[in-house]
Amino acid sequence: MSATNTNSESSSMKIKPQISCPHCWYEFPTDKILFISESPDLIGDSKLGDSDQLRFLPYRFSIGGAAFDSHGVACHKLACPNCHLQIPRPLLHMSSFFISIAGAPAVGKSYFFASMIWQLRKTMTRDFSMNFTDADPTLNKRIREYEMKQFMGGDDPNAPVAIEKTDIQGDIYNNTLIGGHLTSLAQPFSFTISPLPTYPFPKQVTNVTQAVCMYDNAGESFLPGADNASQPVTRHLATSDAILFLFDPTQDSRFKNACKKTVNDPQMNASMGGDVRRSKVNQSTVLTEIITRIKTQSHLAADEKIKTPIIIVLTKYDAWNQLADFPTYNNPWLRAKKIPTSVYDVNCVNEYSQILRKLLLDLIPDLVGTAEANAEKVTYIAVSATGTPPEIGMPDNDGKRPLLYRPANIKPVWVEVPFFHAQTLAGKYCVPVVTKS
Ligand SMILES: Nc1nc2c(ncn2[C@@H]2O[C@H](COP(=O)(O)OP(=O)(O)O)[C@@H](O)[C@H]2O)c(=O)[nH]1
Ligand SMILES: [Mg+2]
Ligand SMILES: [Zn+2]
Repeated sequence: MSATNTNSESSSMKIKPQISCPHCWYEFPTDKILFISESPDLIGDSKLGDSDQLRFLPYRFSIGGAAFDSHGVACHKLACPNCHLQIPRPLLHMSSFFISIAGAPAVGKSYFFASMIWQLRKTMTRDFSMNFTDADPTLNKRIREYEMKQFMGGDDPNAPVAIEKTDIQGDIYNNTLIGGHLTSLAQPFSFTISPLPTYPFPKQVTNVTQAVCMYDNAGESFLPGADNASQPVTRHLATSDAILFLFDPTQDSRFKNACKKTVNDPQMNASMGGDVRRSKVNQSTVLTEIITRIKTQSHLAADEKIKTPIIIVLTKYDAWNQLADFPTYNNPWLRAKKIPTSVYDVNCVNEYSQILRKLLLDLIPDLVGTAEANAEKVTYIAVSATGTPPEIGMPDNDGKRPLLYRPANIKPVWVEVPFFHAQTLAGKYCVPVVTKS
């Protein structure tokens, strides 16, 4: 019996014949997928080490589709035959959408990622009759912790908190043996999108149901030389459906000098003090490095353009909004007249993208040049993960004064928009879209 039979646990949905591992990108026939033993005595795996549960190719299954390990315990979790890391079950039967979040250190990737997921969970249900949820809550533990910290705090949402710096080691990277070599791989965060009973287009249910995988690397991993054979931690860039390149205007002196009104943010105003983290490398250089990696891994010639849509996400909009002359900054989705859901307004986002492009051409032309010379589809979107500047905390043991937020004050702005836009550019729609007014 092949492992394909085992997946009748999700019997109402069709299993894909071939899948791609979200950790190591190995493509394999689905019936070669491994199971993760659940017997407490079957500890120790040939690729992951002595403390992980054994991975195995099963031959005995329960009627419900669980696999029995050699101690007769029913097992439900799946793993890749190449890297042995866990694969969330929805990837087996849902169409998948991969997004890479990239950018230099301290540009706001982790805050943005947490805000985007927090808002998508709410917006998808409230405005689009869809459920956006974790594909496997244990694998998404870290993003859940970020969300809880950023939006709920501990017991007191008025107590200041900070998301810690993303480590280049640690729990967002997994170590495994590939081809006999110890290799670090980035942890994907996986979600599912599925229609609620109130969803108004029953014929579209299969098309809009999706598994989404996203990656939050440490910024250091995007610096020249940081991705290599033993640490291919940013290989997802070449296989993703869209790339969100986060650019932080508060780290660019040209942007800062253009802001004539004083801003109450230590990232814009050095005289306020505070331990402001900054990238040591120019952000356009990081974009060049990312483009080089994608072209090398996709075997593109230097003068060929990347087809994957690139969205330049300008972060910390709350700190520099005096420079962007938008008519309004309401959410770009409208309640439809004839259906009980909203529709995403692509025109509005494209129009605002042009306004930001013009601003960037004035202030940071090299960023626009690098992106547009190398990618077919480039869009510019401004977001604020927090909607408000950080405050400066009390000195820590090293005398440093951290930048903190009170969860009760956080009001994200446009953080879902890069996700919706990435989907429309990649031709995978989970929400209805209006393209003409
Ligand atoms: N003003 C402002 N600051 C932000 C925002 N998002 C993040 N920050 C600050 O930017 C710093 C770096 O954020 P982080 O998400 O850790 O950056 P990463 O290294 O790219 O993951 C933190 O000190 C935050 O206080 C935002 O939307 N507005
Ligand atoms: Mg981070
Ligand atoms: Zn794998």
